[in-house]
Amino acid sequence: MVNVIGLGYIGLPTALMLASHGVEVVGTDYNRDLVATLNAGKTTFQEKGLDALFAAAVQSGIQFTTAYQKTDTYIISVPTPYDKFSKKVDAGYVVAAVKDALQVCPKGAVIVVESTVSPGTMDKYVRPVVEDAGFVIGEDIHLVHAPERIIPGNMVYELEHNSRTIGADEPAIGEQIKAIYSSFCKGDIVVTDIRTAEMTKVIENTFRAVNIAFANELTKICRHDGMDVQEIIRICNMHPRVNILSPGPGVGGHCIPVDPWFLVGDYPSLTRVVGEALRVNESMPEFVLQRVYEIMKEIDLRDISKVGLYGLTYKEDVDDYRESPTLQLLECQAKHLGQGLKVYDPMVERDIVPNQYHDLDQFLNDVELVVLMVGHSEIKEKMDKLAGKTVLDTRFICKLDGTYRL
Ligand code: SAJ
Repeated sequence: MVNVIGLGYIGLPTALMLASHGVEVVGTDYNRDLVATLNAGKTTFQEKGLDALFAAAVQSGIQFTTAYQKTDTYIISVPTPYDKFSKKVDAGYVVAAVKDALQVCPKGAVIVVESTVSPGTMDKYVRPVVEDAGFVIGEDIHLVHAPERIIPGNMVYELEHNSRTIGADEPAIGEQIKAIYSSFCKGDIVVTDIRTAEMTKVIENTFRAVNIAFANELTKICRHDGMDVQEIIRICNMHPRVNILSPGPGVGGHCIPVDPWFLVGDYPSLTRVVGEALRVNESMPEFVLQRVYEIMKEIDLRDISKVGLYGLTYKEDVDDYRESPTLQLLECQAKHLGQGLKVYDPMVERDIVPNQYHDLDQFLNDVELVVLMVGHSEIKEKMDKLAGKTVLDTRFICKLDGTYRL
């Protein structure tokens, strides 16, 4: 039986996928409300294909509880936030989960950490916890790091089709865990050592962050000289060895703006490119705000409450707003002692910020300048509703005449 610890954005779909492919699974989370919701037959966030997967897993007998199970395999998928000042990983949740698993696990158990960690975390934080509890690593307890790679918005598909990395001290244990993931994963599964697995995961997200930063820098260059960055990138990408990502209003979520800082935090003098790239991405919400002020001047709009931000989540068609560019923009505006911008997001039901709307028509009724911060399917399908408004499109999705771009 596999005990999946942490039933959030990664742990829940992983647990469901295992269960619906014949693995006996118990999902554990310390959040009683979350466990109660799952036991009441409901999922806890919106994701394409998740509800169907949930139904299949329930049918297969998955259980949800707050208690750790006595079993031979634990998959830990708890958050790894970073400290905003030191930029280093906070391994507190991982360490707590490992300690709790050690309280109940039998000798010979394998503890798999799926959470993204900075290179060296398993050595620095996890091994000492196991040893301090009196276990001999490699005999009593086996450690594995198997970072996830799935993308919110397409998690269920990617769980099944992406390749995976499994880092283990002992190759035989790596193969044992590979067999468990192979129950559902059709991609290649590479077995390597723990440090390599830690490093590859962080580098994958760093590569994406640097590529997006390059696109964002190009936007600033093109804006400076009135050139069309989207067209320039489109043509460049026709070259067989060029693949520039899309510029945008900033980089949000819990991975791309966070993981690269682990490298910068650990190797400050060796990460000049990465550090600068992250700063370029962080400058984008303010760049958008400056564009808003410029456009307001150009169209002679003086009332900031006539400006509305479409989208609060960190990207399209997800309900996750952690570290979102819209939140960063609002924070930046507040620093300038501003307020009054209106906000609307069809994916966010709760009130998160002041002046938040929950109805598209009401929102549009009250604004003259619409800033497209997120390209949700909703607005792509209803773009005609923006006719007659001034639009600043930060996502290159609006084809209406007169649209302002980044
Ligand atoms: N973004 C751009 N331009 C782009 C692509 C993205 O501005 O061309 C922005 C998005 O709008 C968003 C942010 O970047 O604000 C991050 O979104 P994302 O879709 O690039 O990535 P995440 O954070 O949803 O998921 C990433 C993925 N990593 C890679 O593709 C290398 C996913 O595979 C990882 O599993 C995930 O991080 C994670 O958990 O680490």
